[in-house]
This record gives sequence, structure tokens and C-alpha cells, in this order.
Amino acid sequence: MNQALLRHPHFVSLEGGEGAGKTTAINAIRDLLRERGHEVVLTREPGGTPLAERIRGLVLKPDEEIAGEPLSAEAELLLVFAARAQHVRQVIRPALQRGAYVISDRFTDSSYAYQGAGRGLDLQWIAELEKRAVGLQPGLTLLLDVDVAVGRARANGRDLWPDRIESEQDDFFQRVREQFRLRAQQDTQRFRLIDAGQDQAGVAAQVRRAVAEWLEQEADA
Ligand code: Z5A
Repeated sequence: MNQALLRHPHFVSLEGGEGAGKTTAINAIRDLLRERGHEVVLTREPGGTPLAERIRGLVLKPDEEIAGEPLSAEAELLLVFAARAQHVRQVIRPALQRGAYVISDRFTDSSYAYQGAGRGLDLQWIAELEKRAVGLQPGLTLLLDVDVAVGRARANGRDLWPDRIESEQDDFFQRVREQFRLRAQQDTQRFRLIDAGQDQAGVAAQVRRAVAEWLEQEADA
């Protein structure tokens, strides 16, 4: 089994808490890359393939038949990784292989943040799954960082029925935010921290700047 963890320069992920504004950021990156003539594939996690989208439903919005059965943290982790293993092989790698840029709304960093810091699962176990089941990291990860209360207020303005994870308490989201920030501090080569507390135009401008600089670095490398 392949255990190498490779970074691909055309693979970009967006991370952050609820209501951080990933949609605005994704649109800004897509526009920038298309202006420069690149093929862009937009995708998301959990999800991105029909099977992985089914798994997303199981994790976030279980139907009536299974809603009463508590989902253990361990099962939640394995489900998001099952979805990711599928997503990488069916969508992400084929797109990268034909030269496209792939922008994913969340990727493995979310598992470290939500299942690791949020649910309290062993980060080493997650690292092992990342190596064995995924084998791929983004070349660039934009972390949209925003105060938990601000992000939740934005998301609450939109969600009538919060999903399983959105129903968690503020301390869960605080741990998630801290884990994302820690990962960004520990890997400044891959991460760019975006102040997502600004208005949407301000966030889009920071994102465009960060991606343009990164493209220049990649071209010089
Ligand atoms: N999850 C996990 O547990 N483990 C994993 O491995 C993975 C995921 C991959 C689904 O993700 C859930 O899966 C997520 C983590 C978990 N759960 N949570 N929480 P998701 O990305 O689909 O769900 P989300 O993070 O809850 O999405 P979101 O709340 O939609 O966040 P967003 O995409 O960053 O926000 P948005 O749609 O761009 O904006 C939200 C609202 O805020 C919207 O009304 C905007 O108009 C408004 N907004 C956005 N930016 C601004 C600014 N700058 N100012 C004012 N208002 C703004």
C-alpha cells in the first residue's frame, strides 16, 4: 500500500470554521485561475462524488431511519476518510493528471480540526489515515480565520435546520479554530492565513493576492 504523502501544486484547499466565507474565496480563486487560462475543477468535502455525497448525508444529515442512532466519533472519522479516499481517486487525481487546478472546499485539515480537536480523536491516527487512504495534500491551503461567534452568526442567518456538526456548542468550534490556526503556524509553506472577519470584498481581495503570490512563487520554483 502506498504510504507517501505528496503535495500537488495545482491542488488548492479552503479551510475554516462555519460561516467563514469559503464560497466567496472559492469564487475569487476560480475567477483568477480562469482569467489566466487554466481549467478549474471545483469540489467539496465531505463529498465530491455520488458515493461520497451519500456519505456526507450520513454524517451531516442522517435520514429518519438512522437519525436516532448516535454516530460515534470513530465512525464519523472513518466515514469522512472513506468519502475522501473515493474523492481523491475518482475526481481529484484524474483532474490533476490532466493538468487542471482543483479547488476543494475543505480537505484533510478539517478532519484534524473537527474529528481530532473537536471530537478528541488521536491526531496520530488521523495522520496515519491521511498517509494510507489519501496520500495527497494540497500545494496551497487558505485558512479563512474568523471569530467563532461572528462565523456562527453568519451561518445562523442562513441555516434553518443546523446539521449534526453545526449543532455543536461554541467550545467545540473554539477547539476547531485553534487546531486550524496551529496547523497553519506549523506549516507556513502550505498555509496562508486570511482574515475572514473583513467584509466579502476584503476577503476576496486578500484571497486573490495570496493566490497570485503563490502562483508567482510556483512559476519561479
Ligand atoms: N467536516 C468534518 O467534520 N470533517 C471533515 O473531514 C470534513 C468536513 C471535510 C460540512 O462542511 C461540515 O463537515 C463542516 C465540517 C465537517 N461542518 N461544520 N461546521 P461545509 O463546508 O459544507 O459546512 P460549513 O463550514 O458549515 O459551511 P458554511 O457555514 O457554509 O461556511 P462557509 O462555506 O465558509 O460560508 P459561506 O457559505 O461562504 O457563507 C456563509 C454565510 O455568511 C452566507 O450567508 C454569506 O453570505 C455570509 N458571509 C460570508 N462571508 C461574509 C463576510 N465576509 N461578511 C459577512 N457575511 C459573510
